[in-house]
Amino acid sequence: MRAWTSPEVPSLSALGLGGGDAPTVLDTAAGMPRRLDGEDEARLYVCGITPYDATHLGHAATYLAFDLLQRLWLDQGRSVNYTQNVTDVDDPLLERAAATGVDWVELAERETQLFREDMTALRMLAPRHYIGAVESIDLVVDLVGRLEEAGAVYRVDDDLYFDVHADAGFGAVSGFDADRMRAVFGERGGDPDRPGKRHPLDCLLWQAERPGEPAWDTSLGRGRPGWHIECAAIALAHLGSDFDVQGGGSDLVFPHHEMSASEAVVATGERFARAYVHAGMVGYEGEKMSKSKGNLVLVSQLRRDGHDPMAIRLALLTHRYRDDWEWFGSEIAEAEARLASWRAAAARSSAPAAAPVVEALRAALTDDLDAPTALSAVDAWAASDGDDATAPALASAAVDALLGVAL
Ligand code: 5CA
Ligand code: ZN
Repeated sequence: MRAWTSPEVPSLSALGLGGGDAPTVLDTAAGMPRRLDGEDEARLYVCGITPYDATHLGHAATYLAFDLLQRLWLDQGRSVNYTQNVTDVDDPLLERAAATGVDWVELAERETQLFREDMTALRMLAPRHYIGAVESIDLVVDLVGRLEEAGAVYRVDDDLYFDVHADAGFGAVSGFDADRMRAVFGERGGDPDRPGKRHPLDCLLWQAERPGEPAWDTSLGRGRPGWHIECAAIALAHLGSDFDVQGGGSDLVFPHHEMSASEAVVATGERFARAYVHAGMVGYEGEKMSKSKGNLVLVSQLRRDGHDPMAIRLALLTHRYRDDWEWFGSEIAEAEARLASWRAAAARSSAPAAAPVVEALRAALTDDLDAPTALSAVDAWAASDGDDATAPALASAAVDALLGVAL
């Protein structure tokens, strides 16, 4: 699938500002911060959208967290293989298409295109591999074949299930106990009560064709992929095993990231990802912002209302990525004021030296992506006078490179 065009990222070391240190982020599986170091190319998988409605601020906040992480790796001089999927065939998409009388392919294409435009406006780095579920059906079929060879697949009617207990480490990503797993599985697309399953938590790998739904003829029968195997197959094919970070919102910790990891471990015998990193949930009007609840604040609507995408980005950056937080609407005016003050500071003929603010930005962001502290450092620089004539351009380059905000 076509991604979008990445913004240019200024090289701070080429500007004489040196390079940053390895970032440390909270690893859900370890329950503690983990330093993401390495010399080679960093490999990042972030779960992409299910394209049945437009990008809301919760999506944008999640993708922004991983955009910051990539910018830190780039600042260290590492290259990044960033892979993201598009769940372009799944229950909620098909249900929305049926309810609105729109062809499901058209709906997915339209919303994916709007997502690309929103990501471009927000200056999000584009994935190297932007991969749809539909174009990955062969990968899924292969991976299910490897699970069959491992004896981890069984049939209920014509559907194929993954035996989660084939992975002795099942549960290691979320750390949830059995009761919580069962409750959350039911809430998030699972089918714990389906008769014929060996264990309530076993998850669907391949769903046989249902009347009126799309299906593909494969060696597994005529049907379509389950959700978790989609991300396992795409990540393994485009990143390989043991990649640096599996990312997404915290609503994906269980079952999605748990199941994908177990499927990959059983199929390959190797660790799936080194760290599991999750962004908090953005709420609105007292509830998690979600397409199914309809309480959405859309990036595209804010843009249509005339808000500068850089102000939208700054508004999101006032929150720590791992926290849950609620959007109230007043943030956008505050972000616009901050953006104007930063732009005025960047347009000065001289300012306080850039090196200290660059170091403060790096220190905050490498410390588990502490964007609020990073913003305060730039505020302080913008509010003080200095006589360094190179500082305005250098500080702007750092704000662009590390925060993705073009002044
Ligand atoms: N296609 C799957 C992942 S494979 C999916 O969850 N799609 S989604 O469109 O529902 O969500 C896309 C991304 O946004 C996911 O990483 C999800 O965790 C994140 N997300 C969804 N709602 C919110 C929210 N309210 N706040 C923060 N992040 C959210
Ligand atoms: Zn996913």
